[in-house]
Amino acid sequence: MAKPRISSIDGKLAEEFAVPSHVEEVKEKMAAFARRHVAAGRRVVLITSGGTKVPLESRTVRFLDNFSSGRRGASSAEYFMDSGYAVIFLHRHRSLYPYARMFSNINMLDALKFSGGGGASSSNSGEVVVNQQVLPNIAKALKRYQEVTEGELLLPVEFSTLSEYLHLLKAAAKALSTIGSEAMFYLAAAVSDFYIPASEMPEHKIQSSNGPLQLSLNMVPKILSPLVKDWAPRAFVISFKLETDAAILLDKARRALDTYRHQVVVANVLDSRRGYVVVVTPETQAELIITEEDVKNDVEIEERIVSNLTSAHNKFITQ
Ligand code: 9Z3
Repeated sequence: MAKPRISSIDGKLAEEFAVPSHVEEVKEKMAAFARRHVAAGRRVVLITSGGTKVPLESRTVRFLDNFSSGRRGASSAEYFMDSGYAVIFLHRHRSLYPYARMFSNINMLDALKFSGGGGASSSNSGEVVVNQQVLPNIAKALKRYQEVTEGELLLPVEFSTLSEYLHLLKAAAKALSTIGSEAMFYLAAAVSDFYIPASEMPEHKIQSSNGPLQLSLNMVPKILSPLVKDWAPRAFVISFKLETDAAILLDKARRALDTYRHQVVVANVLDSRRGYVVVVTPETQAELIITEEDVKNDVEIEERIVSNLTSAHNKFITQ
């Protein structure tokens, strides 16, 4: 009975959201990555991370965006790899990246020192030395980054626009469907609910000489629905629910589980998202909290989220 609605999402995706030219190539890479790691006894998690860009013109000058930094996705990727998972990291271009995230606020030129070389303008011979006080924990992060790179545990895939995100997520879901319940989807990206369809988008820059601008935005199709029912029906799927009003959060999280029939919703409020989340399943509800003591010890909430979800994934597979 639900078929017509699902196929209409497929149709909508094809018609109203520009298809990235490299989508098939990326899909094949993701499928090969998943096959290889499952053959080596690892599970695979697809993490989405960062915000989406919604263009207002097809030769885009202006766009809508949102707050997401990508920190949740980037730090979770590290904890998943520490737990033995291989990670496909579908992230917004220039959002926070695993390991590098710890140094994102640092000006590289303040962290390096050039010595030797003589005269001011002419010579560049000399030594460049890292100041580890400016880059705390750089040795530890670099070591782990090199390990996961050599082990090919991390497959980064970038998106910028909402269209790229939607098509790449669909490709990922289809690529991971071949590994069944060994696949986890961890949908932490902050995806726009609104967009302007390609057919209604002006080609050129909107002219301010035409006066005040009124926008009419369509609803983005709920991609979780075909993902769970059609594209990767055996996978373990986690969505995130974000609100600014804590009073409606849990109700919305439960409603999402009822509607999409996936396994877990991680519910969070914008201002407290680094210190408090609720992991909601159809049968359970677990509050995860970071105390001041935890902060002093560099414990991050993503470590607790990932620990909770890897156990739940275990149970899901064995049942
Ligand atoms: C989240 O709720 C993530 O936890 C955050 C992480 C985006 C808040 P940061 O990137 O923040 O570390 O700065 N992601 C999902 C947010 C979302 O847009 N969910 C939609 C909704 O709540 C669709 S499931 O309706």
